[in-house]
Amino acid sequence: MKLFLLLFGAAIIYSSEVLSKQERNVVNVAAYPTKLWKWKLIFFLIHGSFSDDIQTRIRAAMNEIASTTLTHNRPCIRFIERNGPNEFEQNYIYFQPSVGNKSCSSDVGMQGGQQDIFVDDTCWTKPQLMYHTLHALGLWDEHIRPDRDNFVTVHWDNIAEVNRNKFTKLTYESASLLGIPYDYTSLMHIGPYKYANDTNRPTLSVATPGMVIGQSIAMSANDVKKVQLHYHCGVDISHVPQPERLVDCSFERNICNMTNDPSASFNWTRSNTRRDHSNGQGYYVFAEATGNANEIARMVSPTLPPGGYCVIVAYSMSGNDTGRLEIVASDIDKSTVIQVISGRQVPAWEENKTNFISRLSWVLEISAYIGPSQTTGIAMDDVVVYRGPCL
Ligand SMILES: [Ca+2]
Repeated sequence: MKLFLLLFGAAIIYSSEVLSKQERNVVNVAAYPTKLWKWKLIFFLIHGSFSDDIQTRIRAAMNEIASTTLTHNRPCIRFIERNGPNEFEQNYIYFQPSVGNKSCSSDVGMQGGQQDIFVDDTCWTKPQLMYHTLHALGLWDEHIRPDRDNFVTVHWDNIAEVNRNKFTKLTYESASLLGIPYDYTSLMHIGPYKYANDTNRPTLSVATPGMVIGQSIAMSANDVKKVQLHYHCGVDISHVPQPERLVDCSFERNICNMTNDPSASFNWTRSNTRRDHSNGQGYYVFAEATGNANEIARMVSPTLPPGGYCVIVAYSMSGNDTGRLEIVASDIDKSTVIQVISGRQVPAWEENKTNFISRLSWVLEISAYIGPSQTTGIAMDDVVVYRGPCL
């Protein structure tokens, strides 16, 4: 039986030991070398109903995996568009629109024959497409590694029964870690609130304070190593590209290279009285509503060079008045509002990603406007500004 699991980011199993029934159900396959793609070739098809933009994105995801895993300038694995049935192209991945309960899912390791990767508009950013494609290559979700209890705590009471198998740990007998340490920064690591029943409480928290989990930007160096080791390519991470992050603040120790604008009426202050966005237990900054009716707190980045950027801000707003969060880019000539967030009255964390291009040097300003009834406090976490378009 094929299981469509969103799982896995650790390592393929080479053990020939027979897995227990439970393990088979959880681990699916990826347990045997036969689940590696033969000749290191991954044949693929893309469903014709996807728009040109999405098809381009799917190809870009495969290209980035291939180029990032180059080993001493030689391809480690290759993606090749399938021409048709022949003895070499029997096994292939097929990117298709999600259907029914087959949504944003990919089997782990090569299955044999046509292997579907179901995607839709909730999971077709390039990093998400890479995540699903890496499953097909044999990578598991990081949080189910056999040693995960040393690194994360699973809050079972906040996970619906139907989702609990997504947190079931692999066993050492069924998983080789390839000598790679647990990686909070893996593209294959889910975020702290994934599959939460109560979205105000995390499903995972970290043992190492201050770590941010759940990035969706690029393969980590360890992700690259996993592919290279699985496919016996040797290890070469000298060229692993990472977007240049000019602002990257989880507020765990301070407010990084940002400052509170002294000309605003009050300050964003660090707090950990509620759950944060980074890992469910760390710090964030908060614009306190009480006592600040119609006042503004503003946090400002250092001056950033001209260019194209992705601006990411995690935020949480609760209350019932007209408070709002404004994300503004200011240069010497003008201020451009790049996002206004208001009217959200749920306290769960949300993430806003916005592309912004500036021809002049500029600063990012993030302002909290407190409404007249002083009920809408605004929390902010994990502010990232990196060069290039949002991925
Ligand atoms: Ca944080």
